[in-house]
Amino acid sequence: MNSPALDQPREVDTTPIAIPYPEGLYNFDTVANSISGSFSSVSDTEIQYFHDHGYLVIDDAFTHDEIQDALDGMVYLMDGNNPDFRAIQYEPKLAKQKDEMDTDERRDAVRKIFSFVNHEPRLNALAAHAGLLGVLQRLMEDTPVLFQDMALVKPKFFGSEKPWHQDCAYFNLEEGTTVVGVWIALDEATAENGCMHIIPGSHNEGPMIHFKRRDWQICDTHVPIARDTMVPLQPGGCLFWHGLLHHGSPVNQSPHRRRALQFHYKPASSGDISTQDRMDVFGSEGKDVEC
Ligand SMILES: O=C(O)CCC(=O)C(=O)O
Repeated sequence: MNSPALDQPREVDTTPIAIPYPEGLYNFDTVANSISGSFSSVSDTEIQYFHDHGYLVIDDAFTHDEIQDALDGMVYLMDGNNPDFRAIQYEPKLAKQKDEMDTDERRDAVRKIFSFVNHEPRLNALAAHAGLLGVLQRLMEDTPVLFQDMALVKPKFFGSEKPWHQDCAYFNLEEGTTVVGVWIALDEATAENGCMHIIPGSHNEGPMIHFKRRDWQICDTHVPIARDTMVPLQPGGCLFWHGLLHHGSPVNQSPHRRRALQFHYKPASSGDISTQDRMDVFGSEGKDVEC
């Protein structure tokens, strides 16, 4: 028999992730403004706030039951219960060990799941929530169309960073398109476990050159760190942000997992561009810019 003896302890590496970015790249002093009262409390003042600042936070957008259903749906997919769904990525540091893990450990090793809305109605229910779509319609003054669904999960101790970036640098959409990202906390998202960080107002400053470094990202030295604003959220809290807003999230070295859903919507009337057109705007080629 080739399997290890049952009485031998399994060796799972539990050394926390090393911080791969310069000290001080994320600032933990300022917290984003928010409103409560769910989607129905969004007045024209908040719509204007989004246009001015590039973000809007609703503390209690979704109910406890809606979040619990979404978590059940996410775990169902992570556990491989839907054979048609395979879009699961593990934390690089944990991926090699995943076959030796028990179910709970394996769930806690997931970094990302994506393209799930057509595989799990409990997750689609949030993406298609009438209150959410109503706010998006007002933000875009057009019919919102979901074009990307993913969940960036930051496992406890090992959750990796998402470096500072603009989402539009990833999407082949016409310049000037009002892309809106929606980030929904399923667990409490805190300073310690890698909540979102944003630079309010940066969507008004145009496209930034991105570089392939730790990811497709804004150069660390080009980030206006003094304006960094954290977005801690309770489960059910929701952040809307503009596709040109600078944002990112630091590592999670804490003992608490950070699971969240992220949806991207575009206006129904928006047009596509080629990858070359996008790189002409967001790439560094020929621009004499260094990182
Ligand atoms: O969930 C996170 O930590 C960051 C996600 C994000 O910024 C993105 O994927 O655009």
